[in-house]
Amino acid sequence: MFLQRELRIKGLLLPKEREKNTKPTKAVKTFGLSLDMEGALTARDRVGIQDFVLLDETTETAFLSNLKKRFSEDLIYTYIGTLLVSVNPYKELDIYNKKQMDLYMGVNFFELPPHIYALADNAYHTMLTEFNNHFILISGESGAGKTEASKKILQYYAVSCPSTTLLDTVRDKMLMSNPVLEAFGNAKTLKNDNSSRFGKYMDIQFDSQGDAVGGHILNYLLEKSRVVHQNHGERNFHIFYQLVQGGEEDLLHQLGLERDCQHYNYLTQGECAIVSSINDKNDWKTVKNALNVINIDETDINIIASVLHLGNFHFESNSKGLLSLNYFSPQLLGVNAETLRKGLTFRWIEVKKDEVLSPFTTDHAIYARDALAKAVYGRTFTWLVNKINESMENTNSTRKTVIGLLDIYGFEVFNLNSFEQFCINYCNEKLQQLFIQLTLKSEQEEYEAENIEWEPVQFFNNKIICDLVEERHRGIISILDEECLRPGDATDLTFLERLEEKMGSHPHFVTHRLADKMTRKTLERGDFRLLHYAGEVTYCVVGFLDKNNDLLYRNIKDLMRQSKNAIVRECFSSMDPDSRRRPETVATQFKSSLLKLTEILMAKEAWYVRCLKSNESKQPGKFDEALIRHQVKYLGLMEHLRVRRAGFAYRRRYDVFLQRYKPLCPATWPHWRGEPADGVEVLVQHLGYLPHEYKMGRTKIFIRHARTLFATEDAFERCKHELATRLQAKYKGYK
Ligand code: AD9
Ligand code: MG
Repeated sequence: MFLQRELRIKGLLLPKEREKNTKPTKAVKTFGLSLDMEGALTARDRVGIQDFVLLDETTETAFLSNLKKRFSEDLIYTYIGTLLVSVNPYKELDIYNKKQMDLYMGVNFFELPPHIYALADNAYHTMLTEFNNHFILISGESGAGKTEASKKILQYYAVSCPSTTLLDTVRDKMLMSNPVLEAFGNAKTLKNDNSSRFGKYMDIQFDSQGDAVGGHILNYLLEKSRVVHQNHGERNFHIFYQLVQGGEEDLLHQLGLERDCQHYNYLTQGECAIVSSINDKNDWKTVKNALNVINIDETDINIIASVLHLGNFHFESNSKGLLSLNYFSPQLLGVNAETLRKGLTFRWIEVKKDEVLSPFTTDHAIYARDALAKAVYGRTFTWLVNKINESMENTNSTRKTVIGLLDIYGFEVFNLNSFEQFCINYCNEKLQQLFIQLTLKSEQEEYEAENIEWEPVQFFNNKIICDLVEERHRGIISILDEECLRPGDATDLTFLERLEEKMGSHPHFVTHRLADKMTRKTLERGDFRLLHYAGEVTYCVVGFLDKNNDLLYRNIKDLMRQSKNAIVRECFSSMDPDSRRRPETVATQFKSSLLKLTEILMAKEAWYVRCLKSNESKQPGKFDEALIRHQVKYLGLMEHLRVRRAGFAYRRRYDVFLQRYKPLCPATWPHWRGEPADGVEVLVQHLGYLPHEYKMGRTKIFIRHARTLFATEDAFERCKHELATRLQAKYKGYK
């Protein structure tokens, strides 16, 4: 099975498949191109080379020049072996349709121009032949095209896999989960008009026939602060604008909403409610339809209208706010208006064993209000994901395998970076670490462990930055938690002081005192800088403690738990049943969930899509060489290419190799009595392997090129055929 997979990946067909393909391949017919043995395009001068492994030189300049050549021909995909590099074209290309899907179905990697469908198809077929689990890691910075890539893959599976009517509904649900989650979890940022503000890992489950039979989504840390605050040029989550602009008159009336985004404090801070690239009205229709498909009643999401009302609730001039509060509290949140008002403006404190009400300052009241708005939205989001999971659940208990799709917020640097960027960038460090672990590190460690002579490829290992952030008791998250839990006078600035005390000399941590020396850029007093794998980011500590604590006053939480609205009750009860215990901090929860994710992924076979952002201004067809060079560097693409080129394409344990191919040599057939390694040596000598074509490791044989193994497999097929014919003749003789 493994062998088949490798041959399939390298574009080298198994003998019986190869015979069929002596006719012009699909690629030749469709694109008028001809292919050499390794699939290199002879039209390379015009369209570049479709696999970087085949480049004449492995310099960064040659790499970029190939990428540019292809990009100018609208060829946005290029392979490095089985890894797919994608450059965001910022324009619609006519390469994503049913005709293209059909073209790529069941076709070997190098037979057609590189495509996201080819990767999806190969993961799928490998899963079917080997019956194991896979995942596709899509990475790249904000706006590089990760979400688009993940949608294309999902569409490919939904449209191309075999289907029955019953399964069609599961697929529809999988597809329709996308517009809903994007409406609730994506927003316009300065980097991307449709930026994912949550992380998403989706398992697509297949039965043994290859039918997509179910799905399951894990969501990661939604950027809730956006609900109550947006930076200039950014928006709140799409769903609010869709509702206000697209919602039917009746619905708006029922929710007490005006058809004017400007009316709502939570929608206007970024001063860009209307965006030319977004059609909120149409998107509302799509979301409504999608909700329908995934069995969510449209009225179930009415609750989010309460967030807009909350944002307009002012504490100084209460009359207008009160009117709206009186309306939305019972209607949308299912709680008594007066109790909620008290909850937002007073707090119970203990005086001589009695509990008395003490009024909040205005700042405190605003804090309580915003905390409630964030909690309502965040919990509705999680509720929605749970609902989607229920609707995609596979009730059939037959054994199934999965392909996991990981699409998470990309690395981002703004002028002002806060706790949210810290979490997002930490997450990207973790994914880079996973990539390093699975490709550069383990590959090279295996050569070392097997005593294979190997010129090590140097690469930057970002583990040092992951440790800086997450190490127990010593990392930034631990120090932040300590400050959050420290009673008394802990503030964002005392947190920064602790950081400076403990991290001061770390090579990837810079405080304002050291800034001039290390990076020749000054830092404000309230800032610290991290030298991330993808570049340096200056974080402002203001808000770190609050955001990490994410506290909701207990009386408000209790009030929500008693709501008359079943969804509100569910959101506030089931998600943290023990109200007395202090919940884990946001960063610690995030760290644990990323740790679990890493475990989930490590147990599966990996495929990679590395997305590159072509330019910062979102312009179609513009290839910003400096920007792309920077990404190629930090994503470790050159190192990956070097390991791929210098390495061995295949390796097989001696016993496995010998067991399969022993019929090919009289000395090893039918039994080899000695050590398997010696048997393999005898066998490959007999087959005429040249010394540079293979290496003998401690436990495995390493073979450099596919063609060597291919020839062996070919001989094996012929031998099997001969043996079968002989056996048949013998059998006839007995008869
Ligand atoms: V973030 O980390 O969520 O902020 P992504 O997900 O990497 O980011 P996204 O997929 O949302 O980026 O792509 C950004 C925009 O680039 C899209 O809205 C499209 O307008 C554009 N894009 C990306 N990929 C393609 C593509 N294959 N074809 C055409 C594309 N346009
Ligand atoms: Mg995205």
